[in-house]
Amino acid sequence: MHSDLASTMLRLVALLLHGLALTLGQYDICKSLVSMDDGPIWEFYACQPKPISMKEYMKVKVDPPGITCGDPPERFCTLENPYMCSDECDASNPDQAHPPKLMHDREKSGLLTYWQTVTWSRFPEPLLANITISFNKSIELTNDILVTFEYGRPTIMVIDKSLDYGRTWHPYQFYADDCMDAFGMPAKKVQDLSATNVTRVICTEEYSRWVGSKNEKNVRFEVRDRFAIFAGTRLQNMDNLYTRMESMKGLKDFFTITNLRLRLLQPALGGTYIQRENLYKYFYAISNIEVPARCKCNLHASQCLFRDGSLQCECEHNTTGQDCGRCKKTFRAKSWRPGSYLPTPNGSPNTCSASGSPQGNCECYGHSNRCSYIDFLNIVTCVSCKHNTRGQNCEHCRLGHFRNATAELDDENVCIECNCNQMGSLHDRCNETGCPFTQCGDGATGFEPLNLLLCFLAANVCDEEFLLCQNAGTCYQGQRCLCPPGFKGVLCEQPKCGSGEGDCDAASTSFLSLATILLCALLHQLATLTA
Ligand SMILES: *[C@@H]1O[C@H](CO)[C@@H](O)[C@H](O)[C@H]1NC(C)=O
Ligand SMILES: *[C@@H]1O[C@H](CO)[C@@H](O)[C@H](O)[C@H]1NC(C)=O
Ligand SMILES: *[C@@H]1O[C@H](CO)[C@@H](O)[C@H](O)[C@H]1NC(C)=O
Ligand SMILES: *[C@@H]1O[C@H](CO)[C@@H](O)[C@H](O)[C@H]1NC(C)=O
Ligand SMILES: *[C@@H]1O[C@H](CO)[C@@H](O)[C@H](O)[C@H]1NC(C)=O
Ligand SMILES: *[C@@H]1O[C@H](CO)[C@@H](O)[C@H](O)[C@H]1NC(C)=O
Ligand SMILES: [Ca+2]
Repeated sequence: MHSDLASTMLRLVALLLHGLALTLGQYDICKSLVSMDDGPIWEFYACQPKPISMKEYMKVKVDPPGITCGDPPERFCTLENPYMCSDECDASNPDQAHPPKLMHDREKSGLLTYWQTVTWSRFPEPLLANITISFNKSIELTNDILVTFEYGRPTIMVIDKSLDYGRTWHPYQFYADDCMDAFGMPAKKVQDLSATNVTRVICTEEYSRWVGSKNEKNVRFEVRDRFAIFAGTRLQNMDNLYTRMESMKGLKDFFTITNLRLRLLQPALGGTYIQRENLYKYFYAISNIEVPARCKCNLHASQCLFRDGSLQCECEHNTTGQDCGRCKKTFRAKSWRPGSYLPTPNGSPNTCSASGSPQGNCECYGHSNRCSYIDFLNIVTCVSCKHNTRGQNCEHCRLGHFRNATAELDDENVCIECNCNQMGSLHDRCNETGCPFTQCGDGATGFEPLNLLLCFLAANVCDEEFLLCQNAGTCYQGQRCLCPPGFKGVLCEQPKCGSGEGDCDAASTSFLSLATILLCALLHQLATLTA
């Protein structure tokens, strides 16, 4: 009775969740419960976080030092009324200070707040300012970047972007009232772009000409118009955009950033030549920088939270990392892949699957990324296991190696080389207790010098006195040397070829020296026996 009721309830819940999934927007959820004959199961989808205003999560730095006005206090004029120079910037007075944080604050209604620079009093030296914005997270632009200038938009500026946390930078768009004059580039509009050149970096004159400081304050980086090339003017055909995102090389990355930099190269001039007698009307002032974007989570998360000072994807599909860019530790049966927008409308989650999960999911513990189906055995097996592993799931150690007890099965160091004494060992099979040895003592047929030597050598591979492990190897319980990477042999006396360390040609000479060491040890042993 109870279990019937429970399963009915579960089915209902599953039905509800599934229904919810279908009514939400595209790629909004990562999973939903689906009711099946033998109970509800999870179904997984490609998913991404909602777009948000990134303004609150950005760190802003301005250069050069001293570019912000108010220290010392300074009077400035306006372009429209150059003889009204009553306004003052004073960093020490909160009402008259214009620090950088006012570019991305939440303004109380009616109160305009802005960052402002010093005036161009050092003309003809150019008035240059850089605003470097870091999100400390890969984000994907979902709408236009808007930079709002008070007192006029710059006549020349550049937006740069970085995709790698500020290590490398690329121009994103050039802005000038005369592109040819400022950058030697022909003036273009985003409307001039087509599907084949949508990622072209252009210079535009749309936002730099003087139209009065109050009429148009925004400088735009057009994301929507670029999307519209694929999705239509009202973005009604998003499936087509998403399909292009998957198939067109560089398209996704074009809209992905970790940092932005505004390079302000010349302030607004008021539509005339520069008037040297009144340089107090030339400066930059920015009241707002709007960056609508979503966290890049590789289609493995529908949430992105601000934690420990930075944005983090809430990874699903058993992925992990700030951008869900890896499989979780015990879910590395297949190598990691981003989710895909295709096939539309739900895409493919490309989930990470659990180690040791049954049927079909061939687990190789990360030692192989190829599986092969063996028809007559009806099994799937890993191919070319690396890291000295072997077996259907790369779960065993190769001959001449033993299992590292402190390492997980998916660890690169899971198998340790036996380093068995070639002369004394029966065969090259070993475990953590050591190598198998030639039988000594009982049953030995008479006095056989060679046998005796082998027995001796087998029982005492190394010690602290004479049989020293070479090349910084360490003696393990007198039974074998644990060699550093790059060396092998009973006493770690042989460089491994191709390891990049040591010299392979030295192998024969070191074999001689090994023989010498052994002989010395034997003589020493005989001396102590006969003493
Ligand atoms: C702005 O950044 C660019 C690129 O890193 C640099 O060459 C330039 O000197 C910077 N300008 C200022 C005023 O700091
Ligand atoms: C950037 O994000 C990483 C990962 O979340 C974090 O460890 C680091 O402290 C952050 N750096 C800054 C400057 O916020
Ligand atoms: C982009 O391509 C279209 C034709 O496909 C061409 O008319 C336009 O000039 C190109 N734009 C740029 C910036 O090269
Ligand atoms: C991830 O792993 C958990 C078990 O830890 C499992 O319940 C869940 O279904 C897995 N999710 C996916 C997408 O494989
Ligand atoms: C055994 O595995 C651990 C964990 O990876 C590793 O630190 C250690 O070096 C390994 N031991 C040897 C002898 O390789
Ligand atoms: C290690 O191998 C020896 C013989 O080769 C065997 O007697 C011993 O039981 C093995 N020890 C373990 C822990 O498997
Ligand atoms: Ca503001």
